Amino acid sequence: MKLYEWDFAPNCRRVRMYLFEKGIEVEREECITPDIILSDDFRKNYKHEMVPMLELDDGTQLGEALGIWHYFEALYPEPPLMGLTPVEKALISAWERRAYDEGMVGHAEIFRNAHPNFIDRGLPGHSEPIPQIPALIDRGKIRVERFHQKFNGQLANNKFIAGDNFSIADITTICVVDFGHALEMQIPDSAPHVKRWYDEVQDRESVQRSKPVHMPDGSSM
Ligand SMILES: N[C@@H](CCC(=O)N[C@@H](CS)C(=O)NCC(=O)O)C(=O)O
Repeated sequence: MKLYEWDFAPNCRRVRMYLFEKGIEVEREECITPDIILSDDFRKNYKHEMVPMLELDDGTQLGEALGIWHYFEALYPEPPLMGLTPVEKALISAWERRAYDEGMVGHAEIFRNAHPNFIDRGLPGHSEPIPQIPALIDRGKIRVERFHQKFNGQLANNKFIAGDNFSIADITTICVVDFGHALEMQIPDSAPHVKRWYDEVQDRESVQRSKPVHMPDGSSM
């Protein structure tokens, strides 16, 4: 099997960090060009034109970080990162989705609608031109601010994002906060519990080892 990815992409890091947490080794292929476009070969091979994508030995293509997590969680349940009880599973799914919808998409709106290499590439996964919408930059900033306030409230009473245990909800939230750092956006002073949690998770090997090495323009992070 092979994992297709783009080192900088926060959604690829969601899968990398998960694999490091589990101790699973998978062959990986970087498929981004110097112009920050997914390679022609990759786009021809995978109709959804997005990374991460895991291709199994029989050719089955698994897309979406969430889909890839489900595959590995079923094969390698230890340590559990998606919850064990019905309530844990529901809480982890809900908080992971909030981190994605409110944090990841908010930052992506800022990044994609501002970056010069993303002119006419306003959304991932499309070959046809999709214009940038500059107004989404400001709306993205409002979303990110709300994300920090909501997660600050949750972390005021919880060690990890979805309760007592590290989970995929933490993985996505770490990738979101570091996406912000790459865009020179810091955790606001009004979110001290997010800062406390962020500082604590830095001790995890998976967090350090999954960090991207390059910025989109090829410079070192
Ligand atoms: N919903 C997908 C999102 C995947 C996604 O947005 N991938 C981005 C990188 S973070 C991508 O493939 N971008 C390619 C492009 O912009 O052309 C997931 O959760 O895996």
